[in-house]
Parts: sequence; structure tokens; C-alpha cells
Amino acid sequence: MPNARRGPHDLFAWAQSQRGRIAERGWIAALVLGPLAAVTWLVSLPPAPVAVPTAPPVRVAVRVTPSDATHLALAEALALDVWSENFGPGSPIDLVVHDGDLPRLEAAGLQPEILVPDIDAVARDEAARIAQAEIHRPADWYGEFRDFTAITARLEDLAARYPERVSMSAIGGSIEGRPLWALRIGGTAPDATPMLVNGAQHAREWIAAMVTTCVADRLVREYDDNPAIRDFVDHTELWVVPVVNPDGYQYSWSSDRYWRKNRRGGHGVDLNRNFAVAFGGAGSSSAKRSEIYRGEYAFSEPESQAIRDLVRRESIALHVDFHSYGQLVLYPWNYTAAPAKHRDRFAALGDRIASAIFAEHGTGYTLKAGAQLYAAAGTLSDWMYGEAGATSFTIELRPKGGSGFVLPPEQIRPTCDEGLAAVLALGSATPSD
Ligand code: 0X9
Ligand code: ZN
Repeated sequence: MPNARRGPHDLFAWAQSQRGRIAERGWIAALVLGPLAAVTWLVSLPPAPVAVPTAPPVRVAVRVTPSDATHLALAEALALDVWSENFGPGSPIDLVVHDGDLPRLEAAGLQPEILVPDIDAVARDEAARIAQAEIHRPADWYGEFRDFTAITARLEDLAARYPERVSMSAIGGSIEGRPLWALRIGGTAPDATPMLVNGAQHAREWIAAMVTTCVADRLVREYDDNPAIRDFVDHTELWVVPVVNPDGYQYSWSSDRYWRKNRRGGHGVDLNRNFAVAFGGAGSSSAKRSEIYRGEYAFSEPESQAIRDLVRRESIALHVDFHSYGQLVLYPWNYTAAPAKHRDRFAALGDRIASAIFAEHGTGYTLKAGAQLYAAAGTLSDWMYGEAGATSFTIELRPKGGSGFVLPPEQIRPTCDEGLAAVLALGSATPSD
């Protein structure tokens, strides 16, 4: 156990002993000197010890493998947040807990493996590194993570430089009035397939915003030199929405690195529970403070409405929703363990996607139906498939576990290679595949 963990407990013990000594003094004075003296004592008493320094508890990310429902219930009760895709007895889950609760997990036999000893320290280190990068600008734009303003500028620059290949428009606006930017790329062939690629429904999944921006960037810039890209761009009418949740994204930069939802009412709505297929079902919550709060009704949020309207208007047929983390290629259904009607096609295409990803850097992405991991009702991907009739995948990018949502910036480029490979592989699918 790291030494740093002892700090808060020592301080707490010290504060308790101080309170005890003050109380003792009061009783002796009252008994020995009588009521008058006691009143005098009370008046002369120094102010209550309000300024006792107590450090906040440390938040730790751990991986545990609950073997039964009792273990799972304990893990759930102690979890401040659930980070991982898995959630069920027998499979490993990543949780955030207070350091003071680690002994309870240990005593119950859950053997917590520490993934991140102090998630807030990691976020502070990341912020300090990014502040440095602002000063000594890295030569490569993808050498560091970028906020919504910087991503917007990058998209504008791309659209201005290559007007024959890409156009930029807002497909809607967020609750706080930020534009939901979309790039429309290529699609010159009359039979071009309409495809949507989006990222950052979840604010803290920064790599998804970087990868979607990077995929758009590379498709446009490498068009002349790369035949596979040229073929894809000519035969696909591609819509890229890098940041579906700009308010949450910006909030994760300014205030809370681990913020997930949009900013509705300060509590937020999980956009990936706000879509109309199986809205309200398992793996979504009606509690506003829950990380999987689904909202008042399907499409209650302007961000999910904007995606819905784009998909309908453009008759989107192919779709990738980028998230992090876990290195997974997921296909519908997400809300039910029942197999999708097109399960075999999804599995075959998903296999091609995972192979194309692996061919880039030898990184393994696991293929599954979403609900094989846990049920999630009201997802974008289920709506794309169930209502819009699209072939839709959710891809959980790097890492596999470890650092969670805070990824070293050196991993942006290779993760972009993997995202691009996935998009090209899906684009090469024919209706008979
Ligand atoms: O829970 C989600 O919305 C997605 N995972 S994330 O960790 N990025 O939040 C995945 C949804 C689909 N997956 C499952 N049905 N398990
Ligand atoms: Zn996500």
C-alpha cells in the first residue's frame, strides 16, 4: 500500500485526539470551579477547532473480479464510479473507490488490483503537461490532447484548405450553445454509401475526440497519395462528428477530468442512454446523479436530437461510435442478450475490423455483442441499427485497462492508425457481406 495513503488517516486521528482533549478540559472546569467559572471558561474558550487540516480521501482505480452476487453487490456499493465495460460476476471490473475502502474489498476476498493509485494526481499531472505543451508547442498537432476550441480550429482549417473534398457545418447545438460540428467528406461517386463516424458522446474519453478528428484529417490530406483512402473517400459520403458532447468535453477540461455526461441541469444526461431503442431499459438509470442517467425521455437532449436528425436526413447506412476504453469492437444488441437478426454479418464484419486494427500495431481488440459485456439500453448504436437500419459498431479505443481515460499523448497517433483502419475496413463492406 503506498505510504501516501497513511497521511489522511494520521491527520484524522490527530484531529480526534484534539477534540477529546478540549472536551476533557471542559468537564474538569465545570465540576471543580462551579457554574460561574464554567461560564467564564466557555467565554474564554478559544474558537472551535474548525481549521483542523483533513486531506480529502484519495480516489483509487482498481480492478476486481467479483465471483458471485455478494461480491458484485459489495463492489457496487463501494464504487464511486464504474470505468470498465464489463459488469457481471466472474468478469473483471474497473472501479473507482476511496482508498479508505480498500481494506473492505480486501477483507471480502476481492483482491483489488491497483490500476491508478490516485486518479486525481494523474489528472493534475496531465493538466500540467498540457500547460507546458501550450508553451513549447509540439511540432505534431496529434502530439498532445486538444480542447474543443483547438479541435474546432483544426476542423475549420481543414475545410478551408480542401474545399473540394470537405465541408464543415453545424448539425445542431449543445445545451450551452456550442455548435455540434460535422465534416462531410468525399462521396463523389453516385452510389457513394452514407456513413457516420462520431466520437466523444462521453466527455472524459478524450482519445475518441482526437481519433475522429485525426481520421477526418488523414482521409482528406492523404487522398492523393494513398489509393485505399482515395477509393474509400470516393465511394463513401462520410460524416464525421468528432465531439458529440462539447459541453461535457469542455467541462472535463476545465473542471472535472472524469466527467462523462452532458451538462443538463448540472447533473448531466448520459447521451448514450438517451436514444429511442429500448429507452429506459436495463443498464440505464432514472436517477439524475447516476453516471448512466438516461434523461427524462428519449431524445430529450439537443445533442442526441442532432445526431438523429442527421442520420435520418442523410440515410446513414454505416456507423462507428468511438469511445474509450477497453480495446473492444462491439455490435448490437447492446440492450439485450438476444442475438441480433444480423448477428452473423456483424460478427464477420467485426472480425475484419479487428483484423485491420491488429495489422496496424499488433494491438488486440476483442469482438463481442455489447450486451455480452453488460446490458446498456438506449444506446446510439442500437438506435442506428434498430431504427435507422444501419450497420453500426461501437469501438472502445485504447487502453485495455491500466491508465483508463488518461492516455499518454504518444498513443494518440497509433490509436488514430487503429481508428482509421477500422473505418476503412467497415467502408469496404458490401451489402452482401
Ligand atoms: O456504456 C457505454 O455507453 C459504452 N461504454 S463506455 O465505457 N465508453 O461508457 C458502451 C456501450 C455498449 N456496450 C455494452 N452494451 N456493453
Ligand atoms: Zn463511452
